[in-house]
Amino acid sequence: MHGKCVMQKSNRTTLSFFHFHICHSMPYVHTNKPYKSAIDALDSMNNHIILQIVKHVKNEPIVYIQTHNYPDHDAVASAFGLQHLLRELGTVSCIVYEGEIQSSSLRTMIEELAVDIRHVEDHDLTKDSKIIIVDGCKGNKNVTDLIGDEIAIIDHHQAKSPDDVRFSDIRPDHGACSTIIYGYYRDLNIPVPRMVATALMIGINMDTSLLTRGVSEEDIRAYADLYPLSDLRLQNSILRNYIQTRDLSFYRYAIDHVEINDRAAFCFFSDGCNQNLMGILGDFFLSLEEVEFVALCAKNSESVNFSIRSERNEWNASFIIQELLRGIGFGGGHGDMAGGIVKNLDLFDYQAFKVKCRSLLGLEGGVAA
Ligand SMILES: [Mn+2]
Repeated sequence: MHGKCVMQKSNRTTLSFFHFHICHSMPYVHTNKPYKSAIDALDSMNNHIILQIVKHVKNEPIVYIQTHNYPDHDAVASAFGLQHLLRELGTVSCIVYEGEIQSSSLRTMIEELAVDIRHVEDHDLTKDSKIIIVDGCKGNKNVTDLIGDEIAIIDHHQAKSPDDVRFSDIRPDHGACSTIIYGYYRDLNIPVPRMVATALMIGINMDTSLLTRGVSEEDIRAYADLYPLSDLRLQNSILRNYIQTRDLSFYRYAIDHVEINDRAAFCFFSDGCNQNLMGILGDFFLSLEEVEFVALCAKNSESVNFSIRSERNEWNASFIIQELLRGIGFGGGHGDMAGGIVKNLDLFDYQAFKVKCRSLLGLEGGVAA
């Protein structure tokens, strides 16, 4: 991780004016080799995943950037950053999502930064529409398989790149997908506009919980580079104001119903709680000194949603949720935070869920009665 990147202070954004340079994080480039010649650098540049994607879609009037369902700040920021980057390279794109935008602070971010993101129903995708998925992977249950041709995946979750997708850049060691997107700007020496920098900073801060979770050196680097470019007032306001007064009743319910034993916290919201707020409540319980693992679940109409948080390496949240929901639903995410869903209420039993979870954590009371 010692490649040297030069940020050119230049407004020249057309391809022919790029200064070629090698960056250690450049996808598809073997970067252990020292910088050899301008020709090597040119080759590296041509191999860049973004330039390959742009080349691949050059005859498309429009391409679609799809976030994971129920997008979060990092997903929207990544899509927004990618949209601008593609525009700079001559490709027009639309940002689409499935599900809904649950967080009021995310709605504020979308409004303030004028992010044009629309529900997929507002677009007429055809089987030939080219789709780039950000902050999620084809085949994941939180990424609807839309009508169209998924050509690229840009993700930072623990995911396996699908064989039928042409381009993939999956970096599970990155704390935020926004960091990957920023890396493209740096690789290609494209200036990051203030609004994009602000969005990416929010994405990084949210997904890494203010640089305290799953942070890589690349995230820190992106943070340092983007910090002076972003609107700090707006960014800080969005990061600080992440709940609303009406959410307090969920805090009250959670405090009244949480069970904490052996450094693990469990709570079931039998009257429902949206996934976004459950994540926030998961972080809230994790902030307790006595808690290192949190498993929250909520009955939301006919489904049960899950949100897992972990502070211990040996308690891998992604692995645990996948094991817990094997055969009854789907889950995934990262080692320190994960989510999941069971779409059939009849398959879920909270007591059995807790027993199985405690057993996976190696805790007493983990054996089914
Ligand atoms: Mn993310």
